[in-house]
Amino acid sequence: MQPDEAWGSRWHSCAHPLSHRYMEVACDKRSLVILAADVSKVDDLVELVESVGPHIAGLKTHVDMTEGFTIGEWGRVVDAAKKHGLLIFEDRKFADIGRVTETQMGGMYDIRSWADLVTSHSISGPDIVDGIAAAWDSVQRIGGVLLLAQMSSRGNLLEAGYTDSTIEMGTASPHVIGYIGNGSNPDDISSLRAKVGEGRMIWTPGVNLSAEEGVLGQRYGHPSDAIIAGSDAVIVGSGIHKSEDPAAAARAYGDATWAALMSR
Ligand code: 5BU
Repeated sequence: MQPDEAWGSRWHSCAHPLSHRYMEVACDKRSLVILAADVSKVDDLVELVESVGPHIAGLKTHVDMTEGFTIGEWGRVVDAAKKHGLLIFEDRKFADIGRVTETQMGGMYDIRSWADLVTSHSISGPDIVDGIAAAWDSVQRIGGVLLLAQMSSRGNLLEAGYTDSTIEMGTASPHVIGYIGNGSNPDDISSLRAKVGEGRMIWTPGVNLSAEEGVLGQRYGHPSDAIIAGSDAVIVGSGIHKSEDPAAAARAYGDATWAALMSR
């Protein structure tokens, strides 16, 4: 299916090139799933990407949980993701001033050289986004920022006023591809979508096909409900990597999200 048919006004209204790339990959894979690959060994990460790659649209990493990290070894993860046509999304949740954040995009992990997307808090103000963009600029790459407008964890402090200010900040920046919303609650997603409009993506963690509650305050909702409510991508970790058959699980999440997009 052509992306404009599948995505409707979202395809026409989202300006960032990486939002179009994501929507195209999702159509190729018939899956709106971003794998939260929360494993700490490069070998396990590569094996996971190789097994679920055909059923997902993006790979979300926490590079700083990697044991014995070297940039050379990390290249194997990047190569595996590229082989499967995945967007690479480092969930770094930057929160510092712009100048420091620009430096943190380099350093030992050199996120700017391999990540297509990163997450950022909005707490420190709009210059953080410019710092991230300047880092990509310095290596002649284009990337996109997802701002945390909501979170999925119990008791988080991102209340409605904070969400509104975050959207104001994102709307003003061409580097902000979209927002993280609370995938565990369809009402939260609908209200976020009403505020965001059509011009930005909403990606949602806190999604699981069976679990109602996660470890340490994580909350979960159903992937189909999240997409119907206005999410454009579900971020799934344990539901896939803790499953006995990660490939089958990834396919089930992919099928559920694609069917939900088609009905939306
Ligand atoms: P889970 O195993 O599906 O619960 O993993 C969820 C992932 O999404 C994990 O990597 C978190 O860092 C990430 N996450 C989240 O769970 N909730 C949030 O609000 C944000 C990120 Br922002």
